[in-house]
Amino acid sequence: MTRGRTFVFLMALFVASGAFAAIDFSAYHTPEQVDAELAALATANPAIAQRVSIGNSVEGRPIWALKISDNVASDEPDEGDVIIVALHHAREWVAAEAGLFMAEYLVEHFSDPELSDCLANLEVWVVPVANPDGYLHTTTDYRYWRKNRRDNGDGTFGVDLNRNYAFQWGEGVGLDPEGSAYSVDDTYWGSAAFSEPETMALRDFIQGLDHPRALLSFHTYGEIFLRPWSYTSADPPGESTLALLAQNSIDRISAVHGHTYQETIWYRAFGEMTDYFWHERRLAGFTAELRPTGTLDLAGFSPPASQILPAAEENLPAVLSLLKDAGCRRLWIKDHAADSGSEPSSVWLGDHWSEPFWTSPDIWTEPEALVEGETVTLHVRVHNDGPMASGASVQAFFTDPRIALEFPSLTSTLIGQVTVDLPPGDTVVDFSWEVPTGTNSWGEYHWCVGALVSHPEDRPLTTLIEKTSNLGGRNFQTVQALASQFLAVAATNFLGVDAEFRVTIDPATLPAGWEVVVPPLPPRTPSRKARLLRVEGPVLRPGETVMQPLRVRIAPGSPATTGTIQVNGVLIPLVAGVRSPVGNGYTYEVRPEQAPEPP
Ligand code: 0X9
Ligand code: ZN
Repeated sequence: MTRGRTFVFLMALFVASGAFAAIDFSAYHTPEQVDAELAALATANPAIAQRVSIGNSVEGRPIWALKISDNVASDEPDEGDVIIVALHHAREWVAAEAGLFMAEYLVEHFSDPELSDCLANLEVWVVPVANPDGYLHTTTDYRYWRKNRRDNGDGTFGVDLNRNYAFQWGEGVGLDPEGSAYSVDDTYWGSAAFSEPETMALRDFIQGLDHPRALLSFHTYGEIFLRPWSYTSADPPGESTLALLAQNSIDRISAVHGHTYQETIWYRAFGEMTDYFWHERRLAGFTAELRPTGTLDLAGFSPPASQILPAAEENLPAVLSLLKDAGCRRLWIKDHAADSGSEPSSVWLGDHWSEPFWTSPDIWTEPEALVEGETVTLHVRVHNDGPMASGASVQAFFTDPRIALEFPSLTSTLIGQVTVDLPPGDTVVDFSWEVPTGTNSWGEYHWCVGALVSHPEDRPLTTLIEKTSNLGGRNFQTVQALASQFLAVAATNFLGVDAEFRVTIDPATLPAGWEVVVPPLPPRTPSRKARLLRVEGPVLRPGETVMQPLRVRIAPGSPATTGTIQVNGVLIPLVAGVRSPVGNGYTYEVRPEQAPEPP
């Protein structure tokens, strides 16, 4: 008892003395001071903070990141990554200060109970100065320098790093401020996309992370919180998800000092950072234009130093909320039978996905048979691992899986949306779904349903099923309202291993007097593995396709002249141990063209 108390007391003393090295934000830091503070944070907190260089600037200066994580010295491939980057633009000093502020806050508050759970699942990377050469230039030569310090070879210097990314690079009319073709301009886009070592370093660094979940880029000024797209005012894929996240940040920022950040800026930007990462990998990225408000006046880049703390402080809750969404799963929908809510639930292994993330058992219909144009009940089961989640939103969409397997997407259709209280455990939410008529873009009767759960304490950060636990997806086979009695089930082995093909028909789905005949396929010589595993059905090599004909026999005098038949065609991979099937059911509506033959 006494020993325990002494121990706790000593721990408290240790934490307090070991970690307390408050950075002074009453004045702007010089570039050297920012670097030194970052190094000091790492030195004072070696277990959770490490300073790493992600590359060098065009003049050879290191671009520093502070990595904040448990077991900071080792790469933990299961953990998600959140990136906070500042000072793409040299003169935007408040942005670098805010970056440093966030780095210090996360290090000092790493063990706060409300933070530690989420941080334990994350690696947070803070890059307070993406443009070290430009930053130095603003302290030695010209306070309002914006670009990096590339020698353009024509007497001009500098490329706008936030116009140098490879999505929509060099598009538009090519004039300042959208992105300029003229090297003298402040928004010169550079000689090529990623021509600059600074943008290349950020690209390679972020693309090299295990699981980037969120990106925040600090700029000044204007008090604006921007989301993709920057290059157009048209909606990006996943607009509602991005808007939800941005609005949440704006609300949280506003709650601190009453400064309500705007959602849009007055011009477009081509080749911009957050556009690139949303386009490239649906990494949610936001641009926060910090204090003060206003536009056009250069003085806005150097507000009095007394503005640093309030500017940083008011953005802190937005950062913490983003970390929570990135690191703390609470509400989730399965992506496949074995999914336990981890993110990602499936990874691309070069030629196939590790798990079939389009087979959520949490999404199903009643009846199971999906005849085009008919209305069915769509069930969505949501798991809540946390306390009661009141006012959660559950949405269901369908989409053409050959166009995009993401929700929402530009081509997804909302089936319905409900607001529900989700107690701990499982809740099933019902929607009414009119099964789409006709085929998808590949001519198949094949559609994907996506279900999305969202709550103020747990939001999706992306639109990809496998990358967020808030989303589940399930592919469905639909059927033409008029179909033949000569049926066939085709299957292709998209797995990386041999797989057994099995067709089953649920007799319960057959009308009285109906029978489905499954003629045996031509015999094949079973492989040694197939014999060992006692496989009965035909075995498909990876990439191989099989066509199984079926015949519907209707007994004379059967009362039903039309009926719906549920046929399951599954692939069972030839692996040792418990083998679980992959694939989905086919549903046929059968309307015999001729009357049943007389006896
Ligand atoms: O122009 C930029 O790069 C950013 N503004 S700043 O004043 N800091 O230079 C804005 C980037 C995002 N831009 C748009 N959505 N237009
Ligand atoms: Zn900027």
